[in-house]
Amino acid sequence: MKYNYPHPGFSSRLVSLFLAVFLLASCGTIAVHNTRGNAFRKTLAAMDWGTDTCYVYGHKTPDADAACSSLAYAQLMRSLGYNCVAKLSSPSNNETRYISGVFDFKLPAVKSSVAPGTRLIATDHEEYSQGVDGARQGRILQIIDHHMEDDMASADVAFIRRETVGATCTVVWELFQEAAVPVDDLTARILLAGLLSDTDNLAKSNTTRADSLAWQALTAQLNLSPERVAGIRKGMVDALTNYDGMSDYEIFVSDYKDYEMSGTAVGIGCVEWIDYAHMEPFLDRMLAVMPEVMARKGRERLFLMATRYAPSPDPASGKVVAEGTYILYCGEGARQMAELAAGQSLREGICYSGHRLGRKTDVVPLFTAFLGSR
Ligand SMILES: [Mn+2]
Repeated sequence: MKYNYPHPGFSSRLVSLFLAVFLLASCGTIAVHNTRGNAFRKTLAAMDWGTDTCYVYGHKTPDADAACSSLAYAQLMRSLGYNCVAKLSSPSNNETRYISGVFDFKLPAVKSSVAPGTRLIATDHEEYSQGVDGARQGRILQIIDHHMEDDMASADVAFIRRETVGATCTVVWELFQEAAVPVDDLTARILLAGLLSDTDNLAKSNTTRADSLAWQALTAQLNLSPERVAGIRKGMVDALTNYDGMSDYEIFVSDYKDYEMSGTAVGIGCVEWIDYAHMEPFLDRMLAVMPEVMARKGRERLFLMATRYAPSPDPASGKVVAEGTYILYCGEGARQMAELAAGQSLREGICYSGHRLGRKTDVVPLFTAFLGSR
């Protein structure tokens, strides 16, 4: 498990190590867990909170993990006496709205920009290009994330917790334990919502033991059987893949992220399309809307990862299973990158991998390394 101290770097790690050894040696009876929890509380107490409200934001075009991790973390900060409020930088998606209804919690209000100097906590992202408008002129106090280190994570950020687990909500759940703040039932539902979404109910390859532990604790607290959780998750997937009434542009950007990779403006959207019988016409529609997305988002290279589903091998189950991932591409040089991730193009603009690819786990690390090595 990774634990990032306020100022990452070799020398500061050495200092931390000496500090830890000193603390352990001087108070040998204190359990490591408590030492860490106390360190967390002390770090918070030493932070320059100012007098105005500190806003907690997930990434733009928020999914359930982004919205729920910001909500729950703002709650943790308030429990500890800090004036924090969660906000959304853009409206939530269908899945998030659905689960907020089922689990009966109120989503944060949309506040699409912040004034210079605003104190911010970033959850589920650490790239300015995915942050709320104005974040660059704000002051990032904390980052709670499960992605790769990025440009928000400067030495000025007083607390960074980055763990390569399936959901940021898992990291937030752990921080409640470390701070010894009980998770109330409402917060438990909020955390479970983000966890179910980002790990696909522990089915995605990004799922770790930490996610399973959080899942067990939260479902036990809420008295939810595995069958009930599976039913709730199915409702979430149905909501996620229900594009009724949405334009092709809205579908394309419903789970979309901007990246600055070594100076190249890259955009990557993800879509799930369970109407597998009509996959080709859907891909054509998405290809057709890509120039518009590129122009409106100001991207040089644009990609869409479209998960392909097929009927389950057990037809009686009535289920569909993820088979693989198409990568649609647009922009000069985009073809080479898509083919690197998914193999030779099927036709102009489309590659297909027989494996289900993850944006965070597979494609972003590959693209970042590729553009960084030119
Ligand atoms: Mn996430």
